[in-house]
Amino acid sequence: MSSNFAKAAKNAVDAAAEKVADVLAPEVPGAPGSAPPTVAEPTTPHDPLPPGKEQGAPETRTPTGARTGAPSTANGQQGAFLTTSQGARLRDTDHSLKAGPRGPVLLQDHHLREKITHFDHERIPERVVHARGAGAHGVFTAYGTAEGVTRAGFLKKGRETDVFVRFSTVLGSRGSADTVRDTRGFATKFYTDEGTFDLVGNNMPVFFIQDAIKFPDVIHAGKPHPDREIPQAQSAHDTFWDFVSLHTEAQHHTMWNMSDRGIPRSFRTMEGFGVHSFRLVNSAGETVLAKFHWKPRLGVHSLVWEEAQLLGGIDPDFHRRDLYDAIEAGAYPEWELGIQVFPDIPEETFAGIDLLDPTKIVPEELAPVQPVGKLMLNRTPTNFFAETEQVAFHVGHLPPGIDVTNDPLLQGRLFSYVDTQLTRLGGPNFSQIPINRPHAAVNDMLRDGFHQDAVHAGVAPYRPNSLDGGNPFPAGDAEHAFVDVPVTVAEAPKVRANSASFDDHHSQARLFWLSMSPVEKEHIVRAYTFELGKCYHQAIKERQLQSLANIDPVLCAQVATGLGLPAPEPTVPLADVAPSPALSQVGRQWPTDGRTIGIVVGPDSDLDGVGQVRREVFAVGMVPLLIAPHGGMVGDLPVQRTFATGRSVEFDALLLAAAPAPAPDALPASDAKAGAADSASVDPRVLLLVQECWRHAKAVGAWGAGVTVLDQAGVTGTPGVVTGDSGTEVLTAVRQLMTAHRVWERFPASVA
Ligand code: HDE
Repeated sequence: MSSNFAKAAKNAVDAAAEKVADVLAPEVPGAPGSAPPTVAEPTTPHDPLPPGKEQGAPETRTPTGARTGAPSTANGQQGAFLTTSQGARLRDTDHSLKAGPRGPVLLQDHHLREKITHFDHERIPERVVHARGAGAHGVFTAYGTAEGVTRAGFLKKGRETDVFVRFSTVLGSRGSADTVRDTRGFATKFYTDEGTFDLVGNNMPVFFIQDAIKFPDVIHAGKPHPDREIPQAQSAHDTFWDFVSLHTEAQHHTMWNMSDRGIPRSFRTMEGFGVHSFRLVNSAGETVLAKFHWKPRLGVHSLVWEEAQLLGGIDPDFHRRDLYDAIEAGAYPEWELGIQVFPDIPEETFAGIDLLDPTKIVPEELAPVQPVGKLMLNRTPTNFFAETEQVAFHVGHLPPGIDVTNDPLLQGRLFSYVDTQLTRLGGPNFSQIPINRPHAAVNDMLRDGFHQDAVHAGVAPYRPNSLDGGNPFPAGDAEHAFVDVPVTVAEAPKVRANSASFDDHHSQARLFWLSMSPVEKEHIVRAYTFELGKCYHQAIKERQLQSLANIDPVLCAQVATGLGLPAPEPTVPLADVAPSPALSQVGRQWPTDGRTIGIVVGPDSDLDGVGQVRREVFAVGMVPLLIAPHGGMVGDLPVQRTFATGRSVEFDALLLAAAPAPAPDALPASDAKAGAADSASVDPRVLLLVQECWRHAKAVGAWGAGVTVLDQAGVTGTPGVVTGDSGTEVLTAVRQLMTAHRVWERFPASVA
């Protein structure tokens, strides 16, 4: 009977979805649930609703990697009726069992105890770093171009591999804002048939430290101060700058954090880097050293600082929402995986750059990034906790053909990741959690432990044995065994020391600075000035200024001016380095897929024209959001934002199809955004929208009555502000501007 209900429910969902598609335009992504709810509480029992069309879940595998053939919903709740955890159907979950309606609660109420006890244990420790994250499922398709350098099967031509990717910030707690200035994690789990490969990278190619033993130090310095537990998810405080100014190997990574890379526009517009050099080995046993890169199809783009700050309050979930909405809208995020390949020579250097030093890059101009495959994220998780929170990455999850190097940072990571999961996921069997289950046959001799999901057969989990017929057997090359490359380890004294080549801390920070366009340099100056300006102690500011002097005197002088301090002289000769133009984000053109255009409408708008523009925006793979004086409908068009709920930071560009008079709630007492009352003929929230979009270098377009708003906002005729006779004409011009990401020429830079 329940399957009939399920069918009825599914039909109802499909019918409702179709109806909504016609009337309310669900193309605007983000609505929760897989079906629109009814006003009255549903009372007819039926099976659980199917997941949303954009959602995916881990493929159902047994804890030891076998296919089950069961749909992924088999891991979800079953049946139409409320049950205990043991499947007994329940009549009531709203009242505890009492001795009379006014009497005490009875200890025998097993349902109450089960419900509350389980609730009491819902939380697990958040990750010690990278606690705030968002994940998605996808597929990786190999080009075959890496076959010559690695035997890894998932890189063979045309091979498709399921993946799960988790993006994250480093410093903040689970509930912190997405848009803080920080490094972003970019961790990818490839479920290859030769064992899982985790590429646990960041959106920056270098790290603060050269040796894992310093990881607790840099993280303790970046985390909130231990006494007051402030500030949350920020590096703009004394302990962070105290550490990085003393531990100057952090200066290169710090420069990346202070650049626009520290505030990405979206996960979809971030590069990713494996950071360390890895050793690849091919089927002939030949090796190369290599660095991994992810290149986003949409280009590398960032927020501007005020936008990032506003978003921290207005939409702390901005990045995860953007990721989920893009996938729901069918604008699937894509990256190319690329490798820089270096000869595996005993010195482990390339062009004089130490490949074991994780504070150094190899400029792409010296070693081009060669594309080896494509990643597409096409399904959002069904359950955040089960997938994004419980996913467990480990740099030691390597397939045959990819091996580690002696980078001392990587060596420490090889220990840390399993260790941290033991506490976080409550025992040694976390690889059996559905999102972590390998898609390769598992025949280990690890047994028992908390939450053991496998039912191991046999009597001999040891080797050698004869009682289980000798199983499991060691594999060789023919059976795709993992290769520990037999690298020669030179005889050396046991020391706590770095290689002398690790001593250069400023030259590549300078290389990065010199590679920036003027507007990017301006942003870097402002970021250092802001962060150091938030520090209390002058000694720390002076010490950091000394490092800036050793990187570049112009940078140092500008920051010193903002801090009101003298600029020191360099204490080391300035490095003679060539810029790497590939590091700049500015000056090219990119696709505009999945970007958001706000359209201001009012009763005086040309609604046919707006409807047409709206269809055209959808047609080119972007999302139009109508902004109106009130919710509901304007004509036959659905409104997504009102002047009260909308804010410029949600939009990549703004179109004005109206000059709406102040709405009834345009009062400081109703909406602080209205500002001080004045006699403007246009709603002050609309003027604020235009002015914020303008100062965030976003394209603004207007037609019809909308043109007068530009005058009132004082932006007519400035770069990136366009008008036209029709919405279509204006949209075309605005779209063209958006391909450059922002209208940077609006602000002549003051730093050359
Ligand atoms: Fe991590 N790092 N890390 N890290 N890391 C963790 O593992 C660690 C480093 C990175 O989305 C932890 O599961 C040490 C570099 C990402 O689940 C922990 C060192 C890079 C993620 C850990 C580093 C990373 C982590 C915390 C210094 C870029 C999030 C929770 C040697 C190449 C993965 C966990 C996710 C997470 C240790 C440095 C990337 C504690 C000891 C360099 C993307 O094990």
